[in-house]
Amino acid sequence: MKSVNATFQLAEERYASLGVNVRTALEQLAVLPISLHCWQGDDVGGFEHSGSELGGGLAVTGNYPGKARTPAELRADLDKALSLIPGRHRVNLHACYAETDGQKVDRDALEPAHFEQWIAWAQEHQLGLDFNPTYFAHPKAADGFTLAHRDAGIRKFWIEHGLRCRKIGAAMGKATGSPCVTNFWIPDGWKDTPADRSTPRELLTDSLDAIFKPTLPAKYHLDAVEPKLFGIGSESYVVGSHEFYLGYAITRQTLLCLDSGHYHPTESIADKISSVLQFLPEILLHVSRGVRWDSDHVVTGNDDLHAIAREVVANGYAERVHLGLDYFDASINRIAAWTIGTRNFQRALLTALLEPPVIRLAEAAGDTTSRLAFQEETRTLPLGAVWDQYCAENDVPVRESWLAEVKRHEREVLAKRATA
Ligand code: RNT
Ligand code: ZN
Repeated sequence: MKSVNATFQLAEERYASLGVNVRTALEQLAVLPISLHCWQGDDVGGFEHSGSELGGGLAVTGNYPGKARTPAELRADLDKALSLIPGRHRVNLHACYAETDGQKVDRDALEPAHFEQWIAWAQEHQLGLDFNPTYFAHPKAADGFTLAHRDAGIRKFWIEHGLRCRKIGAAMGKATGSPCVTNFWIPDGWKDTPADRSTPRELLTDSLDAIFKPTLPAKYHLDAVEPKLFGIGSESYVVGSHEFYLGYAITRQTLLCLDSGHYHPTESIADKISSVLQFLPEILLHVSRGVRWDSDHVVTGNDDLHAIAREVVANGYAERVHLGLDYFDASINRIAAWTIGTRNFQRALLTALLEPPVIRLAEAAGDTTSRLAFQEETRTLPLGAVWDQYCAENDVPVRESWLAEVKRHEREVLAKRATA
């Protein structure tokens, strides 16, 4: 597209006038993979068809037609989304997306073989894989407790699930040649004020220690733990709170997963990144968007997102921060949901990569007037022209033209999926 290129050249000059090399920024963006969460494609359904409710405080609202019903459909939908997103990325799977060939395989019996087709698909498309044990949508999680359950038998079941998921993650990392981050999130908590806040946390510590006991090679596999402030049905107490997992991750040197929908509405994870990275080698981000009670709206290009991306880039943390998305919206086209959120995150990263050095220099010189002036003036720099050029060079639809492709695909493919 000629107009894209002409506008890009003008933008390049404008950035250069502020000491920013646009080409360098684009090269850096190209090596920032984002882990696309498979569960946006089927409303966190998975393929066990066990009849268990989602539970765990996870709620997906909406009934937009055309959701993926099979692993093949989910992979095809991910292929579609990835074809609309520039760059090479990763896919984040959950244990409940196992393919068991019609056999009932419980969570404590899962093996790498049940993810063979996902792995083959990832290899074929040169995608990295990340993984999550599934501690919800299961009869043994129905009362809201798993690894912190008072019943030793239930804990044992879920410990075995965790052990197996780490092995599966390591197999994914080995096969794809890129370390798989296996992220542990559990729903355990109370709706009402607990009488004992400590026992469940002691139990959780022991369960996690049993799960993380076997060492796995870091070149294939990394462990992460994900805190949460509250959930639906666990409003008064969450066993795996922020402080719990911060302490756990630091003492056990696992990754900490910061989910941007898991804190107080005005509390941003952006400010936590440089704090926790003083004490942890690496972290994982679940970039999401909280709205009132829900923590999982499609990521939009808001200030919070920009602040998160900026912290990663401005501090030179790209190597230490694993970038992932986590939201689920069943009220709009699900492929569009992936595309919108991922493209937004990339644009926020690009904005950060294109930040003029004068802002930091002003601060270092004690000139806070200039810092604020440049922070505000640079908001209207021609980011769009650079982004359009990046899309064009990566052979993905430029500007809003991806939407027409999603609509065409919806008519030709999604509309033909019978609604279950
Ligand atoms: C839940 C956590 C968790 C889940 C996914 C499905 O509050 O954010 O990451 O969203 O594992
Ligand atoms: Zn999350």
